[in-house]
Amino acid sequence: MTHSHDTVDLSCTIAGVRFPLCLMNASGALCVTREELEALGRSRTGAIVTKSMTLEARTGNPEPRYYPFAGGSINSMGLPNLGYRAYAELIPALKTFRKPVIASVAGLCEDDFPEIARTIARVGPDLVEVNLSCPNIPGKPQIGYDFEASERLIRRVRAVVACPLGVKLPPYFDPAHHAAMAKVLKRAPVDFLSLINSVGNALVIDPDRESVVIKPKGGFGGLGGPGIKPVALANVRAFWKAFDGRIPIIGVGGVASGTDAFEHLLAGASAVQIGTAYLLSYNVKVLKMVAVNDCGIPINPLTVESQVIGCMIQGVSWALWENRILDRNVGTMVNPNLESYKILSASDMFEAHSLLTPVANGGQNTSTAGIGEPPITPTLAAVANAVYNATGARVRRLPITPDVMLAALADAKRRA
Ligand code: ERO
Repeated sequence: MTHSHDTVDLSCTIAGVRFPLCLMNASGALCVTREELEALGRSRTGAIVTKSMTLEARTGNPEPRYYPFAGGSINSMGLPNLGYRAYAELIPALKTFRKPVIASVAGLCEDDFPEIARTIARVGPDLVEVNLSCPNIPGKPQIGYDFEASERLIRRVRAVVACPLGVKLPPYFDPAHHAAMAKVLKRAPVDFLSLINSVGNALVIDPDRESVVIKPKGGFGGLGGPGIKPVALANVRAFWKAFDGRIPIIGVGGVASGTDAFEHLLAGASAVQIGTAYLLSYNVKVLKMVAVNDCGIPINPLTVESQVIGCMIQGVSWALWENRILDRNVGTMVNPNLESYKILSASDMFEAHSLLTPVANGGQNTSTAGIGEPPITPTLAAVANAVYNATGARVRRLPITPDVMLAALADAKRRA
């Protein structure tokens, strides 16, 4: 990075390819569909990284397969992608956004990789990233943990790809494994490294539901987010040392702020990718809400208005965070405790307005009126309708977490 006059140059060069900005999406984070890839093209990301592609299109593993939580996220997407032929058609159009396109190549068996890479390389991605580390295909171990298979595979892909070729590796936890993989990569050889993929086969359990949080593989999935940053930094550092700093490294793992990105650069990365934090941008945030209520002529308007605002806060919390689980057989709540009762915090607070209609009993024929908790209820529908107005996606499940949002968007697209 250089500092000149009043601008900071955040460009970088990886394997001879110039990136206007050293920040980009991680493969897998909202980069499957044409719309998602074009959105990246229009954004300020320094590159467009595609979802890892397979021979045939895949819908991926059954849902729920993505779960964000305080420590990060766990996923078992199962390689949902359009199939390499679709990306071969899309890549020339993506290049018109005038930033590097990184094609991520995967496969269900060794032969798939060179076959996909050969066709994809011909349509002109700036770099090809071979994913040796998908943790989520039932019955398929991560190739990156098999050093012989990795070497064989990289050599076969190398033979058919002329542009810069890199590998996306799983995390290693022992210096012997860093050294063994570095030897493979020097022999094969590759032009850049993307470190690391999610920490595979982690398990997140919801104690309220007494259940794992994602469905595929009995709940085992790839861990991402803040908790894996130290593992990612260790791998960036270990490979940087193993190559004496002579290979460009793209750092991935736990990047949610400029400081996180800076730490990756300090460890030896030339650029940084953002996965979980980018997905979390699918968080729904309420910015402003107006509640109009009729409770007759209020004796103390200030008290009534604060009651209404309290209801709005409870309603928004219910819509976005609270997870009430009803046992439909017996009609009781399965988690009737305060642990799942999540209320928004100060930084989540929205601009709240309460309007009281100045009509005694609102023209109703009841003789008494009060405000109570009823304003909570329409708040839920108001949030869901606002989401619909903003995105075109109907959300029918609460709370509206990023995975629910993503599923609703996918459903809206299918219906369209
Ligand atoms: O399940 C997936 O599609 C997936 N999730 C990850 O965390 N890393 C991957 O590399 C991957 C699929 C290639």
